[in-house]
Amino acid sequence: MKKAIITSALPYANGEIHLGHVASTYLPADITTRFLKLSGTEAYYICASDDYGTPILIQAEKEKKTPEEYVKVWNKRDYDDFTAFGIGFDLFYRTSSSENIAFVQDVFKKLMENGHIYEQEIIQFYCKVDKKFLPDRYVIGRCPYCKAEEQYSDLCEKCGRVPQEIEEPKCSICKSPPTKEKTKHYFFKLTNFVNELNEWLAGDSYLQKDVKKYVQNWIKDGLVDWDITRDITWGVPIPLEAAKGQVFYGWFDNHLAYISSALKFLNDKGIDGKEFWNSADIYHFIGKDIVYHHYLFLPAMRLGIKKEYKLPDYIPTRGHLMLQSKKISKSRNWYIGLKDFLQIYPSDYLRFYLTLITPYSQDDLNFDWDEFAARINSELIGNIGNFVNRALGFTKKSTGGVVPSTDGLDSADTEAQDKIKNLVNEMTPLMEENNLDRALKKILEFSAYFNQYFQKKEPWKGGVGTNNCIFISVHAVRSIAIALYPFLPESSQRIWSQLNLAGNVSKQPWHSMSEIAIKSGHNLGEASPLFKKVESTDIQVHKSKLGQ
Ligand code: B3M
Ligand code: ZN
Repeated sequence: MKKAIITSALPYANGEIHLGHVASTYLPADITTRFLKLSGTEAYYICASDDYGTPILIQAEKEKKTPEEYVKVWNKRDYDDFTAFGIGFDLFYRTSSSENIAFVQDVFKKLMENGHIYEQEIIQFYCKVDKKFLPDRYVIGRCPYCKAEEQYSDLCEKCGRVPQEIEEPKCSICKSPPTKEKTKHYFFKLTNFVNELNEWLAGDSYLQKDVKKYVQNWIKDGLVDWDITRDITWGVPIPLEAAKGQVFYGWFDNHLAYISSALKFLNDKGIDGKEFWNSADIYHFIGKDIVYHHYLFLPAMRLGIKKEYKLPDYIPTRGHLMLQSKKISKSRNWYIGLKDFLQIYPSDYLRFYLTLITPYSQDDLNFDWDEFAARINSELIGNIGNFVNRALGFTKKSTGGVVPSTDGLDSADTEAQDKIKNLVNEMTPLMEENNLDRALKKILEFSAYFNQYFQKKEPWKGGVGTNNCIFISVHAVRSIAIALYPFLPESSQRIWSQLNLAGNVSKQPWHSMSEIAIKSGHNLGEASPLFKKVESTDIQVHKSKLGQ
């Protein structure tokens, strides 16, 4: 049996999940997992909250909570929001788990034994008032490049650059100017891996070509070793006597939680986790802003422990979601929270629209309220919903819901039946190649074809061939239910129930979408409309909430 482990970028445990998060990572990863599971792969979708880092510590301090209490709240909230969106994690764990802490410390020791870690004294900002070192977001000041004020020392949000040294630094807690003190830090020798990384990138793989190319260019421009130490209290402790009070940088430990969480899940199931990992296809779904971390740090660290855990086979990388053509920004309140959205529209509406607008590339995408309404109304409802309801509703009316038998198929019937038999062959390569938007469009084409078929056959006239039309149309509905399952799990189960077929749609083999499997004499369930139209008056309200 084929095996797969699927992960998506770990959300920081410090704020609500919004539409920008789900379009490029969680949704495509979920669709792929559901597809693999139907296809008979033993596939598990593993994720976790990313609990460490200075922003989280600072926020917890502001809210007068311990960081443990603080991240616990967000871990649960994120999980609940994802679940409401139909994201089916097999495990949603946390980077602050005891398993991850032990795993990270073990990896560090191995990297050290293998000669990939060194110590170096560095100068760091220090606040004499607060009596602490001030890494990253603990210092604010003016960006040396674009002169924007009030920027964090680790990233200028205005120009996107990482300042060498911020101008007029101030402690972000008490606002007094910091001093500079010496501290000893551990560095990861990323430069040890130039050759191996280049070989990995040049080798045969499923990595996206364009992404590989610019990672190769970064390597050409020269890599720098990586400071993996932070002088703060919240993080995985560095397991050395000499490093008392120091923790690892969040990007040293967070991606290791892909492995430690998978091991926890598998071992709890009684499966040998390491064996499984190394014989599975490994997928890490990410957004394009964290390519550096996933194409360089992550593989280098796995190489540094001699591939005890194999490198990823797929790192599906997609672009950012814009909202009404403008960059999403939480601080400027330009975003839509996932929870808020799902209080207005069903999760499958969002899954449908986001999948259609998200190509397998790094191009940015755009959430537009008017387009959302138009595509839900014309494509989901006008095409798929209409066909399903028409075919099942007509059968109910004309035969009381009993699937008739066929006799003497004409050429239109055979062509339609061939469409059903071919659907899986058209869908599978697109799903395997991660072209999920194109795969969903195939289902729309299929449904549009059957709308026309039904229209042309005019079964309401009760002429010759009516039974053939009903029989074939009911089968097309069945095919749609299975093909649609990875994308719209909830709606596809409702179609399945209206067909009154046994079991759960999530348990049907993927290839069975192309089978003519319903026996004549089978009784359909209740037929009722699947979806409700999106009203343009409501869209106006949503837009005005954004100030438009
Ligand atoms: N927590 C979120 C981000 O930068 C970050 C991802 C970690 S993945 C190992 O998008
Ligand atoms: Zn700047």
